[in-house]
Amino acid sequence: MKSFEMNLDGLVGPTHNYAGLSFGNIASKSNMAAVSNPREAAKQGLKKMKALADMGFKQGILLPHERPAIWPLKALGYSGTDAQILARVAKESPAILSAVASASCMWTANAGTVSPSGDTADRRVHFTAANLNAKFHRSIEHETTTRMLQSIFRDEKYFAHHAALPAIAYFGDEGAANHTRFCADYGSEGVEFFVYGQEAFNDARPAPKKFPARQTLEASQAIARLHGLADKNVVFAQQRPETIDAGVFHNDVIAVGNGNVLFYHEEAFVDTEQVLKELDDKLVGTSLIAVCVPSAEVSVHDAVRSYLFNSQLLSQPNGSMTLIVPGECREISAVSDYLDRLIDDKQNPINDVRVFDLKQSMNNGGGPACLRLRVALNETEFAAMHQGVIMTDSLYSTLNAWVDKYYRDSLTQDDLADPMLLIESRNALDELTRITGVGNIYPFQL
Ligand code: SUG
Repeated sequence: MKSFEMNLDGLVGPTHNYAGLSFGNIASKSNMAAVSNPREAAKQGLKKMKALADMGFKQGILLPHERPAIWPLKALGYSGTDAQILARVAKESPAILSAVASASCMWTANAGTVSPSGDTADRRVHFTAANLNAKFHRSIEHETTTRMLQSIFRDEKYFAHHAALPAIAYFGDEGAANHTRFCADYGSEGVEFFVYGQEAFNDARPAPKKFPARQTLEASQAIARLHGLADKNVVFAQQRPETIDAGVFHNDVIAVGNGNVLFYHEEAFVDTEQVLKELDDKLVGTSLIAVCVPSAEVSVHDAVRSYLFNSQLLSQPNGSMTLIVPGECREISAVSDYLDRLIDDKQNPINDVRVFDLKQSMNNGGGPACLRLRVALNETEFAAMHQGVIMTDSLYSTLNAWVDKYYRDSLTQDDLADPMLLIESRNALDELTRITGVGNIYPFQL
């Protein structure tokens, strides 16, 4: 049976803003309080989705979440009408308002971890929404994410869903941003590669000193157990703590993999040789092609500035691969020159680079790979999923018109308290659930 990888991109929500919420994420902090353009952000994302769909890749969307989120404010003791709550939190604690207004669910690489049916004990596709416990603004995403994934992948014959892990830093889980799958073919048995920042229950192990490690080994192990993955199909590796301290807050900022290719920076992992050997040993039906980018050619600093590794590596039907990179990669000469050498080098299958302008998302530390959740499916599973979220010419034009109708072209931190923004956003999302047919998934609809 045919199988493929589908990308579900997060459609950027109407409250996209720059609040500087993510300590350890350099772009987020350095663009704090800049004026955002939600309409442009949504359209930049849609253009990438449409381009990939036009290139023949399976492409879908995940919907933005309800923001500003009023329910966490109620849980924190705010009461009254929605407008009264917004006014009071804006006055007393603007940082909390920014957090509950963040459109961070656009980065669906953090929505959850997905294990394809080729790897799991019960041969179903397993999903666990990430608890995103390291940041308050992201920790409020998983309930809506779970409802959305359950609605899109509803048939229990093919799909299994797990609740997010316990909401505590010991089990901090950032989803697919720290998870890569290698395989000979998307439908066959693969190796799931979990990269963690820290061991939560072992102080003796190395850990970053400056910035937080968001993913723990214990969380990754729990996901592997929940998904029914056998030891022979799993590799755990630690991110270099010094690299986290240099601004690499997720593994997908320093490595990307697809098929049998791992494209990674020399300073990405602890014990790199051992990690590569284990991946190669466990891969069935193929051997690992490890493409290492040396520090002498691209520094970690330039990798973080350009988001070279936050790219999408996509398999073409003839076995070659295309790399989808953000525009910043062509603005930094060391990175741009490296890319030219990479596609000329016949030792690896990457022979095509496509560049996308994703500046609105990039300014918050989110590149092409952050914006998508990969789901490997066979034809039967694809037919069983909800089709209303699949990108088509008609969905593309409907969504562009929907963005034009509801989105603002400028948003400041002060605007987040505007009760009209909440009303506009809910109206937009209500219509979007009807456009896509996903049903009632938002707190205001339940
Ligand atoms: O969690 N930025 C996100 C970026 C996530 C990128 N995702 C991956 N690498 N997969 C984060 O740090 C910034 C929001 C703000 O500052 O307004 C933010 O949440």
